[in-house]
Amino acid sequence: MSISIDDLKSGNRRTLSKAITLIESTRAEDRESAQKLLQDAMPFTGGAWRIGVSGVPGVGKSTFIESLGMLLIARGLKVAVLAVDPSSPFSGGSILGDKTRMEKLVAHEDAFIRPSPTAGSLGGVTQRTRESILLCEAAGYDVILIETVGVGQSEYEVASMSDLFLLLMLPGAGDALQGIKRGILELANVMVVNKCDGDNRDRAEAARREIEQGLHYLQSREETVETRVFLCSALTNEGIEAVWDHTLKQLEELKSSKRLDSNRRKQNLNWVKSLVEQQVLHRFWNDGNVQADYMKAITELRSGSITPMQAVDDILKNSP
Ligand SMILES: Nc1nc2c(ncn2[C@@H]2O[C@H](COP(=O)(O)OP(=O)(O)O)[C@@H](O)[C@H]2O)c(=O)[nH]1
Ligand SMILES: [Mg+2]
Repeated sequence: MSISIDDLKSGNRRTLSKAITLIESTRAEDRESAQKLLQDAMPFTGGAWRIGVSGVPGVGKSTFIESLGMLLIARGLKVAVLAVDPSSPFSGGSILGDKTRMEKLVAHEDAFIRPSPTAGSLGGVTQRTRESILLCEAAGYDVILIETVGVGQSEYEVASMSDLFLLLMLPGAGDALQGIKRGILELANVMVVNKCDGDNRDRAEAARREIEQGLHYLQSREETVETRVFLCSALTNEGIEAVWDHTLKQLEELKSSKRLDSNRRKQNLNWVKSLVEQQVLHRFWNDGNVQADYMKAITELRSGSITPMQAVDDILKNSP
């Protein structure tokens, strides 16, 4: 399979979809065409706002993305939605579930929705998603929403490829911060209490107080943007516009102060480092000598003739 940069730049959704399938392929010849396409795409990347969206399962991420996505389209923007879900290597089921919550967005020609890569490990999923962001940018998308289910380290991974990170929460004291891992609050730039409709309206203020108290205890971070709490309903669209206006203002401030670029440069450096580490590990474990030394050391360890520390020394003795 081969796709030209001109095809990709035409903005055709099918071509973008094929391009992402190409970069997700693990076949050697596909990897080569994928790298070529990414190279060619580079001059046309960087033009989108990259926004991470997280929150516990059921908080309303997909519904929120549908609502926000349609608002962005109404403002003349093209929206891409990428998902990072390392928990479901065969995520067919959850894609369908999500797509029914994003019916309007799925059907709209200015939106592109792509489920999580099925590469398995979080490292693989992260790598493919970073590359997908670049392809979406080359294809002319203005806003890229990266949704994560929040399994394992996935929020950190998504934050490491986003310009801003939105965290969705539930209304009600005691519910808002429930299930949110320590450290995630620190990642979030915009806090959004969702489902503030119907009977939940009264509980929304309680959630706001709880979150503001939670934020108060966080040490203020360097290079952070002010964190604010918003109340909204993804179901009725109430409050979504205020979330976006604030988010856009933050993004524009990041851009005009050059922090957007410096953050992205840092993210690229970290990306390179983690790629090198992955490759080194891969080469290490696939080395014949290492495998032989490993088997020998493990056998000796089992029989009790060496200590764990000696086993480590034996396994590493032939590695650079
Ligand atoms: N009342 C209410 N329900 C919502 C709202 N947003 C989402 N839901 C419902 O919450 C459930 C989970 O939503 P979903 O978007 O799939 O959550 P996700 O797992 O975070 O992607 C669905 O039944 C939605 O209809 C909202 O703003 N208000
Ligand atoms: Mg969802």
